[in-house]
Order: sequence, then C-alpha cells, then structure tokens
Amino acid sequence: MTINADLRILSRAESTAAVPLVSPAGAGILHLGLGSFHRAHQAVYTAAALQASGGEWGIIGVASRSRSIVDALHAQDFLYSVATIAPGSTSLMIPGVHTDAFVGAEQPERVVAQIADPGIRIVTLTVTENGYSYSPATQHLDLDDETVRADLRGGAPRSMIGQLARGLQARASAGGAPITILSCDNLSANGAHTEKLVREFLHELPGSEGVDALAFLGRAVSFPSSMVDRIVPATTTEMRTRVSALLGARDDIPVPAEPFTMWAIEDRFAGGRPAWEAGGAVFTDEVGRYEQMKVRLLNGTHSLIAYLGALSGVGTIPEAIGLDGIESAARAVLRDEYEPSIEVPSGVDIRAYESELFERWANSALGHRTSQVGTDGSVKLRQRIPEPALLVLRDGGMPHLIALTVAGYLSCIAPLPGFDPGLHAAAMTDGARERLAGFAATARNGRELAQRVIGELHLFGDELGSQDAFIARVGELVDIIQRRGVDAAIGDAVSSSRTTTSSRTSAEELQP
Ligand code: CS2
Repeated sequence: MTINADLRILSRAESTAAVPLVSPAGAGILHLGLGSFHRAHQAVYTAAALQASGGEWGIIGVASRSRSIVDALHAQDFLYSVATIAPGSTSLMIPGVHTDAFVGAEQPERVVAQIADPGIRIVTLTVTENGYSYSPATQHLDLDDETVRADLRGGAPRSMIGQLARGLQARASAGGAPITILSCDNLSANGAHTEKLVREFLHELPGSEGVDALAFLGRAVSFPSSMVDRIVPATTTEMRTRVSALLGARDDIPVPAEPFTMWAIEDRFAGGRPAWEAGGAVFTDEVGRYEQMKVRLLNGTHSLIAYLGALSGVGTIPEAIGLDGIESAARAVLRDEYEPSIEVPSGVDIRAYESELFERWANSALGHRTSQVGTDGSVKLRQRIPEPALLVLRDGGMPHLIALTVAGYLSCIAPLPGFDPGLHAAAMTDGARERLAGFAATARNGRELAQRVIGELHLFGDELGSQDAFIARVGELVDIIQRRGVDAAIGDAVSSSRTTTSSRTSAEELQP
C-alpha cells in the first residue's frame, strides 16, 4: 500500500496529518549508499532545509546493491517514515525529499551520468568505512582490488571511487559545472580522504586520460569533511508493525532512530548547498575535532560495549550498558583513554556530551543490537583505537580498556579453539572473519593470536603492530576471557587502569 498525503498519524492519542514535510521540484543531490542512516540523517536535515528555504535540493538515492529498498521506495512514491524513538514515546515524520532511487550495481553508467548532470550539485556518500577501496597496508587506493583494477581498465565502474572519478571525468567534458562531494562516513578527515582516493584513481589512468578531470578537480570540485551522528538501529519486523499501527497505514521501510542528531560540516560547497542549518547542522572549521570526539568517545566506546555485551550474552546495547562491569569499563575508557586524546570543539561541554552518551546508549526502546555495532570491527576499529592507544603507550602507560576492546573483538570474531562466544558474536559479520578464524584455529593461546593479528597482519596499523607490551596485554585479556570469563577480564582491565591512572596522577602531583 502507498502512504498518501491524507493518511493520519495516530501518535500517542493525537492525530496529525501524515503529510511529507516537503515535495521538492527537482533533484540537486545524488546520494550514494541508500541505507537507513542516510534516510534518518541527511534526508531529515534536507527536509528541514527545504521547508525553511526551498531550492531544488531533492535527492536521487543510489543503493549500492540492494534492490529491496529501491523497490520499496518506488512502491511508496519515495516516501517512508522516520520513527524517533525516545524512552516512552515515538514520533513519526515523513521527510519526502527523495525524487528517485535506483541500484548502482545494476545501472553503473547511470551513476556516472547523474554525476555529470549539471543539475546535480552535491554528491553525498554513506557507503561505510568499507566502501572506499582504501588499502591500509599501502595507505593508498587499493590497486590490488579486482574491482578497482577493472574500473581503471574502463567500462562501467563498480567501485564507489571509480564511479566518482568517472562521473567527474564526464562532468569535466560536459562543461565542468562546479560540484561538491560530501562524505558522511565515520572516517577521520573524510573529505580529504575521499579526494585523495579519487585523485589517485585519475592519476592511475593510462596516458593523459585523467588530466582534464584532475584540472577540473582543482578548479571546481570541493570535498568538505563532515561528522555525522545519529544512532540508527536496523529496522525489525516488530518496528514495521509498530510504525504502521501508529501511522494508520502500511510502511514497509520505516527507519527507527534516536532523538539525538548531530551534523558538523566544513562550509566549502563549490556549487551551493541546502540551508541544512535549518535542521540544526553546524557549519564549522573544527570538523576534525568533532570527528575525533565522535569517532573515539562514541564509536570507540560503542565497540567496547558491543563486544563485552555480546560476550556477556546480551543482544542489545542498552542491556549491555546496564551491566555494572560494562558501565565501569565504558566510563574508564572514555575518561582515561579516549578523552585525553581529543581536542574538544569550541562551545561543546564535554561533560554534558559524555553524560548524554550514557543516556543514548541506555535508550532501551531503540533495541540497538550488539551484533550490529560489532559488525565490521576489522575496518571500524582501525578508525577508533590506534591513535588514542598510541598516545597512552608513548606516554609510558597502558591503555587497558582499549586492549580489552580488542580482546573482546578477537574473542567474538576469532575465538580460540574450545571457546564459544555465543550467538550474538556469531551474528557479527566481518570481512576479516575467515582469515582471523584461521589464525585462531592454530594459535596456542591469546598471546599468539594477538601477535598474529596485530603484530603480523597489522590489522590496526604498522605502529600499533610494533607495540609488544600492548599486544601482550591484549593476548592476556583474551586468555582471561577464555579461561575465567568476560567479567573477570573486565575486572582485571578496570582495576589495572585505576592503578595506572592513580599512580600517574600521583607522579604528576609530585612534579615541581
Ligand atoms: C556504531 C555506529 O555500528 C557502529 O559501529 O558505533 O553506527 C553509531 O551508532 C553511529 O556512528 C552513531 O552516529
């Protein structure tokens, strides 16, 4: 059934018209990565911008592979509800900003054509940390990746970076109208990172094939960085039923999300932009600081909660943070290991930010799964842990709780023989799972496993890979988890961290 403008939302005994917030005349944005996060974040900000100031900023959504979301959007006239789930209340809104949707893998040449279309002035991206064809080993575009190599040879591009580069090439030859590429993924300096990879792709093209596009990039293409934040759990059947009941009509693709939302963006838009500040977006030169604060304090701690929660046998983040041991570990990692590594953006009250984090994680109505946050740890943790861990290590300390996060990750994804991490760990998917499980199968203990993964595979970068004391501590915690259980490992890490922190503090106090 289609959601029509005249349906009613019956939210908490009140009736409000279920009208889409906006109905844009044309599309100015192409979005790559039509997942739930985009639909509960950029789409909502764009609806607010259009309500406030109008403009041809409708969104054409491109799903990388999944047909189901595209079919459902077509069947629902590109409408869906965002259910904002606070403890004790749910409110619905229908952004209405999408004007079309298609599957990139099915129509790669259309992605290129849309980027070349002068009507499109911004390309936004939420393709996850995995979608950038980046090789951590070489720290460049992954030239060993078969898809990237095929894209460089020619034909319809399949990698996101190949699609951007080919699209910008086509745009350069079609008149070169200015355009902005805006990454909204949890990567540090995501704008500069995207630009570097697109440039490397163009440089790799044979002969002088990439020259015009590279000149166009220098002239009329901007790649601002942005920090995005909103917890968006996967939609469940129960959620579909609940939203449809509130809506009074069937919605097959509602997106549940928490009330909190944040977007910090560098204001460098080559071809103009929507008035996203109308939805609360912050335009700032301090995106790097926002990014660090969010990726470490929220995402880093989130990973710890997810792995320890799964190992404690609980399925959701609120259940996990409700366990005393996990709560203490989360407080300790935040205060002692992540917070010292960040520079707080101007105007942000870090104490208020942190206490809000605990309220957000405790939002039980949201039902955010430990397996969802624990998925893809091999790429997510690389963004979250090496730098803060190295800062503590260089200072002569030991980041016990970051080590515990890694030990939790290894115990979930690559359990040692004879250890069963349980069904929530089994539900985590990870591109490195098979490889790591292979290491675990022949490792004699946690130390050996940690040495192979961190020290030889360099899963968390070269520098952390040479920190023997850190590797040994991770291994030791893996062994404690396996032999004495996750609670014992939490207790060990939290008390070691207290001892280190208090001895560091007293040493500081003794300084003249
Ligand atoms: C989470 C994030 O899945 C994860 O790893 O930490 O998706 C988190 O919910 C978002 O970044 C919140 O903005």
